[in-house]
Formats: sequence, structure tokens, C-alpha cells
Amino acid sequence: MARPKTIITCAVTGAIHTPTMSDHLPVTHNDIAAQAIAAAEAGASILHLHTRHPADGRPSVEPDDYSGILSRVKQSTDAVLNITTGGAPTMRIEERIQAAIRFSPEMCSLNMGSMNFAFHPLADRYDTWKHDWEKDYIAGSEANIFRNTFADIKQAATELAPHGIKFEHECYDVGHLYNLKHCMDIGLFKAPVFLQFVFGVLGGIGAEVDNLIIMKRTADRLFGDGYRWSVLGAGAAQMPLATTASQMGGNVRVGLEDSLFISRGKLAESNAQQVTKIRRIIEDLGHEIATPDEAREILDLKG
Ligand code: KMH
Ligand code: ZN
Repeated sequence: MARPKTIITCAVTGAIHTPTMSDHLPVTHNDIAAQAIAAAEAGASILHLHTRHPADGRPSVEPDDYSGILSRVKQSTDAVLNITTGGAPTMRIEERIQAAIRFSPEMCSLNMGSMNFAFHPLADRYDTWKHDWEKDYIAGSEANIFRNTFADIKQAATELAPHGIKFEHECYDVGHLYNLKHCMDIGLFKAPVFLQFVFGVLGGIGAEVDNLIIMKRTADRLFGDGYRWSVLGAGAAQMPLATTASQMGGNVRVGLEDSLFISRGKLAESNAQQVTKIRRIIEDLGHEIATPDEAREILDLKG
């Protein structure tokens, strides 16, 4: 049987990294759109999009802060658009699903459990990390719970159901796979589901290959052949885990939402640079990447 092609998702800006951390993080609507388009041209077939307040680059989930970005990206690429419903850990589910309701994209993310959520240990892995984490981020992230209760998940699933959107189910730990299985059992989601295994967020499962094996085996047991999967490694784990996942038959997610770096101690100059790097690795190792239309078919999107 021919090996399925590898889908590259690019998560362009997110809500975690701040403009002080890298000059290359896109925070204006113009830059988010331009970097998304360049990432698609480099080989990303799915664009996972957050937006930000035009005034200062703070995370936003306002539909009006998406519209210019979405129309520009749609004009210039045929990439699959995937809008976050995670938003930022401080936001309520009602706000977080508004943009998906308004724009009815082919995909959106859906986070599969409540958790502590912090990125800061990743700083230890980079010798040249100079930012003031206490000021920028740690204090805030340690105080917050990323709330995704069963009631929140049910609300998102129910309100978005009429749109036929395929979810990128963000699973940060083994328990989140069981949460998803439960939600499927009560009829909230139908197979085939698309799982994003997330590694290396403090509060979730660590970024070790053993853990990837455990997530994959658990998903096999719970979902049989009724799922597709992808891997996201936060920070330093991004490229190593994406490489491993692609060799195991999985799909990959890169982008500045998940890591600001291109290699040890070196900031990525763009999202496209990360896409180009993982694409080169995947192709050098003998696999093919999926076009947007192939991704639509593999993931059974509404198109
Ligand atoms: N920030 C990532 C670790 C979402 O947007 O729904 C997970 C994420 C969440 O992309
Ligand atoms: Zn996201």
C-alpha cells in the first residue's frame, strides 16, 4: 500500500509568544497574512491561525481581527484554513468560538482538556534565550488554567456542528485521548477524527519519543483506523519530534506559535523557514508532502 503523504500544518503566530521575544513573530494583521501565505508557498497545506489586536499585538479572538487576514490568505493560496478555538488561556469558550462561527472555516482547533499551561521550561534548552520570562510570561501563565471542561467542549462541538468543520483535536496528554473517546461515545464527534498530539507544554506530556509511542498506541486502541494524527513539539522539541512523527506515518505541525527557533540558539526568521526545513527533512527521508487538496481528501474535509 502506498504510504500516505505527509500533511504539514503551520501555526503562524499563536497567543503565547510575545513581540518582545522575537522580531520575526508576526503580530500585525499584514505580517500574519504575509507569513501565512509564504508558509503555504513553502509547503504548508494547513494554516492554523490566531489573530492579535492591531494596536499592540496582544492575542485577540475578535472576528473583526481575522477578516482581513482570512480574505488575503484566501486570495493568495488554496491552503486549508484552520482557526483556533483555543484563543488564549485567559479567554472564555464563548469568545473563543466566535470566529469559527462567523467564518465557518474547513478546520478549527479544539482543546481536549483543562490543564496548567506554561512554556517557560523551554527557555532552559536554549543558551541564548535572553528574555525576561518573569516579566513577560511566567507570572501570567503560572496563574492561569487553560480551561476546557467537558461542558466547554460540548458547547464548542454543539455550536459548531452545523458548520461541518473538521476539528484539530489538541491532545496534550494521554487522558485527553480518553476525553475525546468519551465525547465520541456520547455523539459529539464522528470518525475519522484528526488528533494533534502536543508535546512539551508544561502541564502536558513531556517531549520524549517514548511518550509519542504511548500516545500513538493509546490512539490505536481507542480509535482503531478512525483517526489521523499529527505531532506538535513545543520549543526545542519541534523539529526532532516532527521528524520522528513523519517517519512513523504521522503528520506534522511547525510554526512560530510552537517554537520561535530554527535551530539551537537561532531564532527562526519566518514561519516559511520552519516549513522549508521540515519539508526538506521529510523529502530527504523519502516521503512526499500533501498538497492542500490532498490534505482535504486525507482528512475528509468539507472542501
Ligand atoms: N498553542 C498550542 C500548544 C489552539 O490554538 O487551540 C496549541 C494550540 C491551541 O494551537
Ligand atoms: Zn493555536
